[in-house]
Amino acid sequence: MKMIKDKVAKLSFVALLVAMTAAMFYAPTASAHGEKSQAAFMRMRTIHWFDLNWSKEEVPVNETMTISGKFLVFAGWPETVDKPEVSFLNIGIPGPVFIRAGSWIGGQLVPRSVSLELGETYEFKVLLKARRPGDWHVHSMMNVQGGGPIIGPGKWVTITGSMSEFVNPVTTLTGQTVNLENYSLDNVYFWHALWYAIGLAWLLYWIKGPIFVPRHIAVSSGKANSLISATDKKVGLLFGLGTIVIVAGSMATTNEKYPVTTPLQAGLLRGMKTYQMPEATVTVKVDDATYRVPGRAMQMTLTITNNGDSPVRLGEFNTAGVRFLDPAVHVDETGYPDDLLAEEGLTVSDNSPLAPGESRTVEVTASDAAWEVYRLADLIYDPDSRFAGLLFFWDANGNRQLVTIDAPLIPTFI
Ligand SMILES: [Cu+2]
Repeated sequence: MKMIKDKVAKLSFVALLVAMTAAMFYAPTASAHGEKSQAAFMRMRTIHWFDLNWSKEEVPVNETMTISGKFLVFAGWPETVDKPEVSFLNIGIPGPVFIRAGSWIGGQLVPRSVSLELGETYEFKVLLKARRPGDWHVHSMMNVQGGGPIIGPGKWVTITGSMSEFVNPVTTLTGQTVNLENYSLDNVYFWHALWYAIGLAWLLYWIKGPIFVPRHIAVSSGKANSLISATDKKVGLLFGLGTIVIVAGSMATTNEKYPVTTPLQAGLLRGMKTYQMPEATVTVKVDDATYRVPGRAMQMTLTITNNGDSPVRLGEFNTAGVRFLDPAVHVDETGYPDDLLAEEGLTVSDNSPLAPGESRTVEVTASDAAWEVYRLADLIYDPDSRFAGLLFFWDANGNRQLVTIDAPLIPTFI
């Protein structure tokens, strides 16, 4: 019986080792980073990122790049996500492979949380400085307190060079320039090591004698006093006084060395400057919207009315970062991430210019693998089968109009 048990134990150990080694060597390239698994209706009905631009696709260590663009805080914000009254403009990367040298909303530096208003559009920019070599999928991202991370489109950016060359110089208001990458590290190591050593010394002092059983016997036989000698008491006093002296002394020298210090700067930034899109003269009514399950497309019946004074055509439908374009009207030149760009993904039953004053009902199909890859098709699992998105119209002169649409999205089954 014992032999079998031993064998089982041995075999399980080997199996565990094999599994661990396999796991170590299996490193799949993750191509999306969290957003796919989030509820589709949530991604379609919270923040619409558009006009995104990644200034570079390859950056050497210490060089900077920017991600800029606009985001529209959708007016029909879902109930289950707290309103973005306390939000933080973040960047979605696997740790500080870049550092965020700056981030701005409406031209204002936003190192803190900000208050955003439903229905408003904001312009943003994030300045990134390359730190760790590799291929990184860089996302714009908004963290909403009480809501979670709202992940924008991600694009692959390559960092070249060596991380050991990375520097992060900052000039303080007291006039000295420090490298934040290693500033004060020696100090942190020194003090932690010192106090750890003092703790260890105290233990070692007592461990020199018998620790448990003889002492237990001494205490239980009423001879506890014999365990602590006069020298022990002196050593205890020395440690006690020494600790107080080191704390008080080093506190004084630290204050001397850094006479000007301020508390951590914190607090919500309100009144963010919004971005005024040109007033849309096109109105769109969603008569009905469906998607086939399973399938890679959604269909909408739209009644488009042009109240402006120049003819317009529909060029793009954008939802959850996926852009469906009609190449006859609009071609992307920003290097938008391939997996999110359906260059010919938008088909309109009649996309001839819509004259001023005219109204037309059209069938619009947004179709691409991205609908499935980014699991927008998983709307079928969501408790709120409604979608939202942006429509972009262009006139002959290239002027663009943005119209948001939002309606129930009804599944159809074969
Ligand atoms: Cu990603």
